[in-house]
Amino acid sequence: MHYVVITDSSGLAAALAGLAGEKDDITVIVPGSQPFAGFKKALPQGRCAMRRMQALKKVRSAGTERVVVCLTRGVANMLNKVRAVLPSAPALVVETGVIPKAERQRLAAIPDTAVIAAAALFRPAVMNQWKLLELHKRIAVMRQCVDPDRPLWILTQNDPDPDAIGSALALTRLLGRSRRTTPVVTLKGVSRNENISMISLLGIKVKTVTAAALRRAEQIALVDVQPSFFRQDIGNVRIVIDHHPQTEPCDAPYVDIQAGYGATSSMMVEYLDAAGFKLNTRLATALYYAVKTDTLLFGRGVSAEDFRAFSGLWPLADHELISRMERPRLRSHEVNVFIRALKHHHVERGALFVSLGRLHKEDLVPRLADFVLQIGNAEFALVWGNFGKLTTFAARAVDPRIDAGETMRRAFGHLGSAGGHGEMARATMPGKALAADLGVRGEGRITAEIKKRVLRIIAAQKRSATKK
Ligand SMILES: [Mn+2]
Repeated sequence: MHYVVITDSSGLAAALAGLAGEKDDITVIVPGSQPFAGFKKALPQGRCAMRRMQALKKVRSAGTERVVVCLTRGVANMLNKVRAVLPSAPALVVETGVIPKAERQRLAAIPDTAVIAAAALFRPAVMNQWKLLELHKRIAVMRQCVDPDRPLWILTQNDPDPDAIGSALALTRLLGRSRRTTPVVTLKGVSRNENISMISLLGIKVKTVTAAALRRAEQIALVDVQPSFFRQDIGNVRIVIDHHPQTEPCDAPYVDIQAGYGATSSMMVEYLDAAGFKLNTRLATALYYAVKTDTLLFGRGVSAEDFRAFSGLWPLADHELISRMERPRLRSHEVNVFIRALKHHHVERGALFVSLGRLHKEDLVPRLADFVLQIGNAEFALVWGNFGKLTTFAARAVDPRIDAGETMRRAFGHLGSAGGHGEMARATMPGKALAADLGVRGEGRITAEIKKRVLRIIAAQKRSATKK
C-alpha cells in the first residue's frame, strides 16, 4: 500500500504516518513552504519520503494508494486536486478543528472520502490507557489489603458456579499466591453436574467449610458474591469483587462491584491483563468457561468488557476440555424430576410455576428453571424445591419489564437470602419460615400462596414499566 499523507501539521505527521502499516510506503506532502525539519524528526526513516505540492501532480495511480489529508484550511480544494491524479483512491480527512458547514457539504460530494475527528483516532487507545492506569492503582490497593504471609481464604457463593471458581483461580494468581495458602472455600459444596465436571477436569479443589471455621479464618476474599448474601457473620473479609447489583453497603477494605459486567471473571481478566500476566491454558479455560456460562453465551447481561475478555480468552482456552464440561449427565432420579416438572407445571398470566417437592440435589432447581422456560410462551418461570430443611427458589424472566432479582427480594428477602439479576435470581430460606410467613400448610396451599404473592409483584413491575 502507498500512503499519500498531505498535512501542514508537523505535530500530527507522525500520528498520521502511523495509520500506514509497517510495510507500507509513505509520501508526506507538505503544502506551502514550511521547513521539512520539524516533520523529518517525527517520521519513520527509510520508507517515508518528504515532498512539496508539485509532487502531487507526478503521482501515478497504481491502484494501491490511500490518501490521508489533515489541513487547517482548504481541505475540499486539496481533495479536488487529489482526485485529478488519483480519481478513486480512498481518502480519509482527519479533522483537527471545525470544518465550516459549506466545506463539509463540498467534502460530502467528493466520492470515496470519509471524515474523522483526530480525537476519534486517539480515543480507543487513550481510554484503554486510562483504564490500565486506574487498574494499576486498584491492584496496588488490593495487594495492600491482604497480608501475603498469612493464609487467605477465597469464599464463593454456596454451590459455586464456573464464574466463582474461575474468579477465585484468577485472584490467587493476581495476588501471586500459592494454592496451599489460598484455598477456595464454600459453605455448601459443589453439586451442579457441570460445576463438578469443571472442577475435576481442571484439577481444582473447592473445600467445604463450616461457618464457625470461616469466622476464625485470618483473611477472607469474596468473589462473585457479596457479604450480604450470607445473612451471617463471615469473619474478616478483606476483598470483595463481584458483578451482582449491590443491595447493601459493604465495608471491606477493598471492594470492586461492577454490576454492568456479565461475569466477575471478565473483571478478573482485566486485572490480570493490567498486571501483565500471561494466562496459562488452565486459567484461560476456566475463565473462558466462566464468561461463557455466566452470560449464557451472551444471551443476557453482557457488556463490551465481557466481549473483550471472551475474545482475548478464546485463542488460549482448551475447547476440547470445555465441550467435555458442557455435557453434564442426568442420573435416573434426576430424569424423574424433569418429568415431574413437565407434568405438574402451572401457567398463569404468562408466568410458569413448578413445585418440585423433595430433592436429593439442590442444583436441580436452577436447571429446571432454565428448562421450563422453553414451555409454551412463558415470560417468567419460578421453580422451587425442598432440600433438607431449606426451600430454594430459582426465577427466570425473559420479559424485560420483569426483574427476577427484585421479585425474589420482595417476595422472600425477609425470610432468607434472596436476589440476583433482572433475568435470573434465586432465594433460599428455611421451609418452616416460608410456611409460617405464608400462613398455610400443605404443598397445594403453599403453592397457591406463592403464586399469588409473586404474581402480584410481577403485575406491579409491569404496570410501572409500562408507565415509564
Ligand atoms: Mn457471576
